[in-house]
Amino acid sequence: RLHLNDVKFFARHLRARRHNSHKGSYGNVAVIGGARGMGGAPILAARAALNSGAGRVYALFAEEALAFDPGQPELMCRLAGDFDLSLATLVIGPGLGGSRAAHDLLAGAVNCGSALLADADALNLLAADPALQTAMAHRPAAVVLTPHPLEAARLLGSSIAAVQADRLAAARALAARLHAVVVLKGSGTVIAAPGGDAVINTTGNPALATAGTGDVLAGLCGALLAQGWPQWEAALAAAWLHGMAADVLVTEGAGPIGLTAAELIPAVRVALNRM
Ligand code: NPW
Ligand code: AMP
Ligand code: MG
Repeated sequence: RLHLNDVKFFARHLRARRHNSHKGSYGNVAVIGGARGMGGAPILAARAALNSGAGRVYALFAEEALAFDPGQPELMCRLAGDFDLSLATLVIGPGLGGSRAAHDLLAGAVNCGSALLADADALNLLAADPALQTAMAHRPAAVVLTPHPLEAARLLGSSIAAVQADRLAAARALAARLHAVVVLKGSGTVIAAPGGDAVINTTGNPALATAGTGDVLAGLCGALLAQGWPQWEAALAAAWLHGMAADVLVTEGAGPIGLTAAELIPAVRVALNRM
């Protein structure tokens, strides 16, 4: 179990912001998602990536692209088809939908050399495509998968009840099968590595049981990958910081009732800077 004082474990991966560094020193993140009606999901992930220190963040849309995000105009919003996927750490899935175009974007992401975090609909598309699972398992670059229990059940061909009955086993099975670091979300998030190592995160609370919090986790973890964190440590730190941000917000009265995913983002930034 990861306890609060394990923060020292992460400290060696936090790089000091050198005086002569610039935005190119902190990596690019491209979030790919946002089918019609779910444009908020990639925006939440992209805002989280920006506020977690990535140098440049793109929000890429499978269908119609927003011109820009008025709440976070620093984000570069584009059509996914117009972007060279080799230029950034990829966070694919938030609000991506299940269209043919979404599937083709996922295949392009799996088959490119960038570090990759797959979440939400990217996991659902992966569950339905065994050939893409094989390509994922043989990917040379880093892969982090962040399923919630239903997404994990779809990938395993099982049920939410079976996943929840042995969360450690489910996370380990997915990590081994897809050769990826797996973050099985929910109360007591399990982070598992392909070799069988697994950790249960102890931060977080039911204030997080609200739409969009998973999208924030995906953007946060993507930003750590883009800043050069190894995939295992990035996944552990992202789960820990995400939960810690929610824990702090609850002590301030912003939850457990009514916390919103967007409010989590500045608290993640504070937790990261305190780390
Ligand atoms: P139940 O209800 O218990 O049977 P889906 P989604 C289960 C986008 N979003 N423990 C639970 O099942 C996402 O990015 C867009 C146990 C729940 O009902 C995706 O692309 C937003 N069970 C898309 O929507 C904001 C758990 O899974 C079901 C569990 C669909 O994603 C919202 C939901 O799974 C959202 O992020 C747990 N801890 N957690 C936007 N603003 O644009 C989940 N379940 O059917 O895959 O739907 O997760 O909402
Ligand atoms: P998603 O279902 O993709 O939006 O992700 C939800 C996020 O909130 C994940 O990081 C979960 O681990 C977290 N979460 C949801 N419910 C709880 C809970 N009861 N306790 C702790 N974390 C939770
Ligand atoms: Mg989700």
